[in-house]
Amino acid sequence: MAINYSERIPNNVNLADDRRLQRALEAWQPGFLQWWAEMGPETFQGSDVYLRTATSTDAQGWATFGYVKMPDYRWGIFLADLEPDRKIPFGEHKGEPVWREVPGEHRGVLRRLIVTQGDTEPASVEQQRHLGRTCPSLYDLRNLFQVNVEEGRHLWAMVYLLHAYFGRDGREEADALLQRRSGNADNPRILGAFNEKTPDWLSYFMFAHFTDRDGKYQLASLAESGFDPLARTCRFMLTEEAHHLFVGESGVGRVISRTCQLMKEHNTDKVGAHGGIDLTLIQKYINFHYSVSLDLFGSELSTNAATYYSAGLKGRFKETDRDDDHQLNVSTYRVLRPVNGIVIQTEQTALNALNETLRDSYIADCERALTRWNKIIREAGVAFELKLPHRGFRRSIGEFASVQVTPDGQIVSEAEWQRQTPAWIPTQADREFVASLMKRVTAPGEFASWIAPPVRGINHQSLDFEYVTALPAN
Ligand code: BYC
Repeated sequence: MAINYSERIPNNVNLADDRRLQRALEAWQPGFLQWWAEMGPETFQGSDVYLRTATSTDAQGWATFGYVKMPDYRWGIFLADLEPDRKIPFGEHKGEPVWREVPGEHRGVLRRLIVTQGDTEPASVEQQRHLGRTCPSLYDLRNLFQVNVEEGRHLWAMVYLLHAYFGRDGREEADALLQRRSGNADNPRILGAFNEKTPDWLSYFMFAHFTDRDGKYQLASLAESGFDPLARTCRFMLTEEAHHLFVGESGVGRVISRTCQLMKEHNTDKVGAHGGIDLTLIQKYINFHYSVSLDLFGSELSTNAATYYSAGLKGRFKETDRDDDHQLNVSTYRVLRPVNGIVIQTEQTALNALNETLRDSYIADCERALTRWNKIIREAGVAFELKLPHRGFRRSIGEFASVQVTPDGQIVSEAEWQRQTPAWIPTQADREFVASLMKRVTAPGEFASWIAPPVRGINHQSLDFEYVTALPAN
């Protein structure tokens, strides 16, 4: 459905027909713009950025490209098209028509899911706001800003649902989304990973790869929801998510590629002195970001997740493609748990193991991407293999939160863990070294010493295209 850009809030939900909602959202809009000015990308608010903007929600007319100043970006409300006869695909109400309004008995739970999802979007913009200062190229700077404005729009998507369907509580939650701050001791963001720092570009690419990928899986589960407005908004968000994952995977891939090139050129695996990042250090960053992101799926065994599912609110990844009863009252699922110092395999009711089921889909996806990174290393003729650490490694949520697990899955004592940690995750010195490489490169077509250029530009533009112009002085 085409998007109406003539209104103050671009939308494809006929906002003009609902004056009350339109006024409520117009009242929220200045707070959002103020939040963007305060917490959005630092110092680049006056720059012209070559951004894509959605023009319609179907595959053909998805995006137009052009220079935009970020504060003028047309954030709005876009839902995937209505499927008139859609039925609830899972849970106790399976087969009944989807809900176009909030089912009264699930109001609180649904609001909480929407708020948790919504909270991650501004959080990531806050985490990344200072990165422009040290961008490795104009191409990367543009991609960062594209991701940032789209996260802003994803916040709009959740705020629309809160305003349109949750009355006064929803409006209060929408205001609170602009008040919490990533990493703030008094008023932090809801989920752990969104209170971590994104101190450098390697962390950023890792975040876009591992943490945005959680977003893909969570949004895909919510896209199955029996609450149809949530399903439709998540479907459209997923189309934007693909680019964010591309930025992450290709970003890490380009760092790996540059490292391998320097290794060959200088015949050493210590490339730091030549302006590169050692593969062993890249491995530590993977360990860090993967483990933080695994926590985002919640506890392995969760009655919350069982309730979301039975109530028809949050499904599994590709729920409708699965060949089972979509109710899970009798089936079981394999869950790893630490028992008496070793990790054992247990059978749990599938309904209670839904967070783990989703985490498994995510892990399989991460493994596929890891294979592609290892292919870059192999094809460069370097003998090294990156690995994903064990799912119990460095976890703060769920079954493994109370034990210390090594990257290869051994449970060890706290003392042993402390002794070995510097070999597993970035140390202060590692982070300082990576920070020392982060020098801003903004000459068109040039790239920082630690990252290879991409294979191609954005929207068929060349690599030396001016993806961002009117740059701030420093
Ligand atoms: N940190 O029963 P459990 C994205 C809490 S990313 C802190 O396992 P549940 C994006 C939990 O709230 C996708 N607390 O929880 C990426 C619960 O609290 P109560 C974001 C946590 O509900 C990059 C308690 O622990 N979307 O889009 O089954 C850039 C017991 O846990 C955490 C969503 O997450 C944690 N990590 O599962 C931009 C989807 N984990 O009840 C964007 C919506 C758990 O004891 N959210 N807790 O007070 C959900 O589906 C669920 O809330 C969760 C948690 C899967 C996150």
